[in-house]
Amino acid sequence: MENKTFYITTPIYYPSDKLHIGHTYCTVATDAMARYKRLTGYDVMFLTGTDEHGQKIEDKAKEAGVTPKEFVDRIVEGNRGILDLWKLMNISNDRFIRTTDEYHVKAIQRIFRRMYDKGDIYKGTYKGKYCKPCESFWTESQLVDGKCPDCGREVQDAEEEAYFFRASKYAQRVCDLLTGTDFLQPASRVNEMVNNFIQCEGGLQDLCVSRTSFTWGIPVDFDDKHVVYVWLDALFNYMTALGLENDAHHDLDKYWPADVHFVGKEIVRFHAIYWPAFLMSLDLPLPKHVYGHGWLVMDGGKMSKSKGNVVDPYILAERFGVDALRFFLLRTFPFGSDGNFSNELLINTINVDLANDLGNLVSRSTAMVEKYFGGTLPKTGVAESVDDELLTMAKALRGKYEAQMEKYQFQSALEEIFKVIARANKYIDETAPWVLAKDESRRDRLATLLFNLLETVRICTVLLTPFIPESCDKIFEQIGATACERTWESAEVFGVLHDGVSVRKGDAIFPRIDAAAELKELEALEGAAKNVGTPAVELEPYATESVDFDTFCKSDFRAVKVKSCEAVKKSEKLLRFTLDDGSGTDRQILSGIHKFYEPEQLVGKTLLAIINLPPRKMMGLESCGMLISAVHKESGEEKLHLVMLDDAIPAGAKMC
Ligand code: ME8
Repeated sequence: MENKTFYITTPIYYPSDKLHIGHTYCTVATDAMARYKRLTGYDVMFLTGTDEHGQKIEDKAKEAGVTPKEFVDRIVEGNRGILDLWKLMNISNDRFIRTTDEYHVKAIQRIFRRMYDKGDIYKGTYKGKYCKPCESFWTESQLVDGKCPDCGREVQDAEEEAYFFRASKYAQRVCDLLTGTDFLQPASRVNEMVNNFIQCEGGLQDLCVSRTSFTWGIPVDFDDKHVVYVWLDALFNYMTALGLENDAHHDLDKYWPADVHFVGKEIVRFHAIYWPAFLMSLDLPLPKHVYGHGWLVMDGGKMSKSKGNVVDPYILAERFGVDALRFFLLRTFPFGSDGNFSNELLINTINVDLANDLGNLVSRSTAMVEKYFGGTLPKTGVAESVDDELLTMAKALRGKYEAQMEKYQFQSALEEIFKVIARANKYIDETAPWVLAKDESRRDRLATLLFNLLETVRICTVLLTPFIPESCDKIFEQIGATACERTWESAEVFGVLHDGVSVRKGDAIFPRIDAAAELKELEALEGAAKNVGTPAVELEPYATESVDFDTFCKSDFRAVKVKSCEAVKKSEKLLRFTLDDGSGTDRQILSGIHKFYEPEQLVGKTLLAIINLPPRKMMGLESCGMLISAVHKESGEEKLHLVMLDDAIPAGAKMC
């Protein structure tokens, strides 16, 4: 009988910079799921890769003085690049796709043409706002505080001839998919998608799927001024890597539809709305699930390459070990929610769970078999009631673990294992084998007791394999488990280890870490890594176009005094200012600077505002003007300072 199949994917990452611990988190989770499914007997296809086109990469390459392909080659294949990182992290992907791979490029051209021939892609004009880092177009009403709603950065005016995908045609079917099935998980992400993008004002908008403003992309082969929008190019990777519209691979029938796409929550929109709509257009089967996982954040903000607040997985894996890092990521953070990363937490998890609980259980159990039985344990079967609870828990473990793994709840699956490990450690204290060892007549009972410990370790180790594969191999070696004592089937049965099993005591698998000393060293290492090649201060590009003097003179800059200031409800960024502008009537200005200032810091200050911009509505409130600030980047991090004037300047004084 042919094996059941399981197809799982990570997002394909942008090789615009080195990957960080956030990317590693998603890839490790996908790897654990793939390994778990293989363990349970599935024929698994695990795909990851890189999303190599787009303006961001083109710009980065220009900055570095190389071609875009040279640039991405370096980041993907170069020393300590993406491929090296996945090798280091023991990622068991079956395939790796690069969207610059020839077969993918050709396939995308064919796919684009098929959608065009069907009438689902048509030519029009795009007019609106464009966010370069996100490669996204926005309408004015979608902007927050005049800035990109995804990343909060400045947008530019854009108008270009473009091809559009008739997403609106599929809106109802996508809505039914989201609301009527378990396609999108966790279910808590459904409402946001439906309310913000489908059942919003104007409904689901057609999507602009080509660009003419840069060239680093897949050319539309029947209109080569255009390159294919990077998201259409990227999403189809999940199928071209199996052979859609190409002959490089032939596994589409076998593995498609995908069982699950793991993606970060910020790209759920593309995977839960546009991806199914594209597939509907081509009459292709839809993936079974999209799972939107949470972010690793640092001090509340998303870790991201552009913010520069990233943690380098190389440093952590090299210092603490690959398995310790893999384990920490999945044990500490619930997969569906955000988690606050810190080195303290990492070290604490290693010390408590791995060194203390698991490590001690293994070393105490094997040491006692060695000490009391010369390393070889007879199977004696002298049970006592004190064994019952441990045995019941160990026998039920596989079922509980499986229930959590099937829901991608890695943290909960590990929690089940560690409950049993804690129970086994308590069992050692309760049964005090060292006392029994003094009584020659209790030798058989002592053997049973130690057997129960090894069995518990064995079952836990089988189930830990997807998370910490190398360490599990070492533990299996230490407890003398044979190949058939390491299987999924064997994890459901208590008492599988063979008679006369021989333990081999080895080094501690997870040495304890001196937290204080380690934290100090890490700080120094990360600081040094961050500073390499990152200019301390980065300035906005200088304007290349000039404005004529008359236009400039029309701008009315005034001194304003802050009468009151408060955070706008439901907005993370906006502050609402009531200002004295000298006119006798209060002026209201909204500004997206909450990240940089608390309202109470600003009351009473004298600021600079331009007051003759057309009023704009933000979050339902009118903003009449704009406060002027100075912006720059420092070690990759955005900095903003409001321009503050001398308090001696009266409200309303004109700047000229
Ligand atoms: O979005 N915490 O690529 P990308 C957790 N190329 N996960 C994080 C994270 C963080 N702080 N930062 C990144 C793209 N990730 C597109 C995808 S797919 C057809 C195209 C993970 O390099 C998370 O899974 O920006 C997120 O969705 C992904 O990396 C984004 O990687």
